[in-house]
Parts: sequence; C-alpha cells; structure tokens
Amino acid sequence: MQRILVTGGAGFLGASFVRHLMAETDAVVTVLDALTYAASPEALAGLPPERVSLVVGDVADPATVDPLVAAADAVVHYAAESHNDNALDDPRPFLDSNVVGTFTLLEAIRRHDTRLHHVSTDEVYGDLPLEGTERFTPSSPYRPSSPYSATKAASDLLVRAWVRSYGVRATISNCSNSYGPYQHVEKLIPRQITNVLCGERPRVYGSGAHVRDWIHADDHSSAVRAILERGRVGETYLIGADGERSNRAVVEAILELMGQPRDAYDHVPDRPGHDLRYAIDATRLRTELGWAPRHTSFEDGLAETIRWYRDHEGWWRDAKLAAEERYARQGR
Ligand code: NAD
Ligand code: TDX
Repeated sequence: MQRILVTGGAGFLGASFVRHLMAETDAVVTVLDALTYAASPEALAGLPPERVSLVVGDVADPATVDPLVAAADAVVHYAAESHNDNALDDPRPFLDSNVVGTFTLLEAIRRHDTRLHHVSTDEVYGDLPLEGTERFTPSSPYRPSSPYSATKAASDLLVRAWVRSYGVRATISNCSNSYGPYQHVEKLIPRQITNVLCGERPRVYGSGAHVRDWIHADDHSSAVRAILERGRVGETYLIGADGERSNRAVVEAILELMGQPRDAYDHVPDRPGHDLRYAIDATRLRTELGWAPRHTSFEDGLAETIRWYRDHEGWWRDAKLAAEERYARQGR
C-alpha cells in the first residue's frame, strides 16, 4: 500500500487523479491544496475518508510541505496557477505557486529522498506552425511564450536540475489540453458549454484557427499513474491522445451537440501572444509503458462533458459569474 501526496489534488486534474487512484489502486492519499478560486473540493466528495485526507496549505511553504513529504512514499505535483488569461493580467501568483512552490517541494523531496512525479504542460515547448504535421517530442526545445508557460518551463527545469545535481528520483510529464467534469468554467470547453446553457453565445479568440490537442482528464490520470509506477527516473514523458482540433471546430461541435446552429458564436479580441498550435507525439508513453487512452472519440467525451455541466449547474454557477466578470474586464 502506497502513501501518495497529491499537491493541487482539489483542482480539476489533481482530483481526477485522486479519484483514479481510489478506483484502481489501494493507495492512501493526502491532498495538499491551497483551495484557491480554482479549487473544487466537491470533486473529492464521497471518496473513502480512511483513504483520502485534505490538508489546506501552500506548496510554497516549507513548514507545511516538509512533514507531508516525509510521510509519503511518493509525491505527484499538480499544484499550480493554471490559466493563461489570468497570468497575462497578474503573473505574480504564477511565480509564487509554480516556481517557488516547485522549488520548495524539490527541497523537501531532496531531504527525504521521496519519489516525485511532476505534472507539466506541452506549452513549455512554445507553439508549432498552424500548417504542418510536426509534433512535440521529449527532445523538443523549451520555448515558452506566455507568462504561465514560462513559469511551468521554469518548474520543469528545476526538476531536471535536481535530478542531475542531487539525484532526486523524479519523472516529468508534459500533457496537452485536458477536458472533462469539474474543469473550471474559465477554460475554453466549460466556458462555451456554460455560455450556451446560460443563453449566451460562445466566444472565440481571434480567428479561432488555433489548434489544441485534446485529451480526456481520465486518460491524463491513467498516463500519470503509468509513469509514476513504471516510468524511468529522470525521464520526460509526453501525454497526448491524438486529439488535434481547431478552437472553431471545438466550439462548432459543442453548438451542434447542444442543438444550436454551428455558426452561433462570436469572435472576440485575440489573447495577446496566443500560441498557434500544440500537438503531442506520445510514442514513448505508448511503446515504453504500454499506455493507451480509453476515450478515443472526442465527440463522445464532449457529449458526456456537456451532460455533466447540464446536471451540475449548482457547482459552476458562482464561479461562472466571477470568471465572466474577469473576462469582461479583459474584453474577451
Ligand atoms: P486547476 O487550476 O484546476 O487546479 C490547480 C489546483 O492547485 C487548485 O486546486 C489550486 O487550489 C491548487 N493550488 C494552486 N496554487 C497552489 C499553492 N500555492 N499551493 C497549493 N495548492 C495550490 O488546474 P488543473 O487544470 O487541474 O492543472 C493541474 C496541473 O496540471 C497544473 O500543474 C497544470 O500546469 C497541469 N496541466 C494542466 C493541463 C490542462 O489542460 N488543464 C494540461 C497539462 C498540464
Ligand atoms: O473563451 C475562450 N475562447 C477561446 O477561443 C477561451 C477561454 C479560450 N479560447 C482559446 C484559447 C486557446 O487557444 O481556446 C484555447 C484553449 O484555451 P484555454 O482553455 O484557456 O487553454 P490553454 O490556454 O490552451 O491552456 C490549457 O492547456 C494547457 C490549460 O489551461 C493549461 O493549464 C494547460 O497547461
């Protein structure tokens, strides 16, 4: 039986991973989460209390982090500020949580020689040309273009340096855009679904030709577990499920699945510095670790996600109001 510390375990993906561990393993989990605006402790409701406990605290606070790392067999690090539009407005919390937070965790990992898996993003590699078939690989150069992705790149480089200089036992994953239940309504897919549910038109940044490589949160979680259990220490694994779609195509699919005309959306001013295209080559994960996604149809995953938001208005209503106030200030 493993004792696993999951930082950011009350967020969209951290909680998905905790639910995955509960269903698929006999691990005992401690969640460390600061419960920022993005957290959703409801996503942990109903899990067995003898196997999941929540510690409310900051991953950048050594006094909080050290005893939790000392008591764990492994740490999976999700905690981060995660939204690009917020980072453009106010980058400071991204430096504190993503960079200083990862540094603080690494120092505790080093003291206690605990296994670490660091959860990161494909955005550290910058973007790819819109036209073309090139994809990110584990040896793609780091070329972050936004304040958020720069802090995630910094956190990855810290992990790599702690592996090389101090021999910490860490792996890194860089995953593409994830979707599914409990994703904060500030993100593309839940924002547009809840817009339609509220009688508002979806809002596409710029031309909407920008491409993201979508993966269901459940598949992101199963990949992280495969890497934690069978990944080679010191290695980077890219996680993706061949789900490239333009933002326009995603919004049109949402509209169609929700019984609206496919063109019933608006173009709004573009995000400054907006990355054009992300695409993942997950060969290492598939061949070395034998991982494969379970959600192979994006349209089915989207339909299921739409049903979830339709059935959980009480969960998203207040967050939606706050997110839309932020967007109104940004003109998006
Ligand atoms: P999220 O914003 O939904 O959740 C982040 C969680 O971290 C929240 O519960 C928040 O309270 C917590 N947190 C933030 N700062 C903290 C701090 N200083 N101390 C403790 N807890 C803190 O984000 P998410 O979408 O679940 O992303 C989780 C991780 O996965 C992030 O590291 C992100 O970079 C990475 N990632 C996300 C995606 C995606 O598409 N969502 C894709 C690839 C990688
Ligand atoms: O209203 C919108 N309209 C729109 O066109 C919103 C919210 C977004 N967009 C565009 C911007 C992006 O091209 O949709 C795309 C996806 O946007 P986000 O959901 O904000 O995600 P992105 O910026 O691509 O980053 C996501 O994937 C990588 C996560 O938020 C990150 O945490 C993760 O690292």
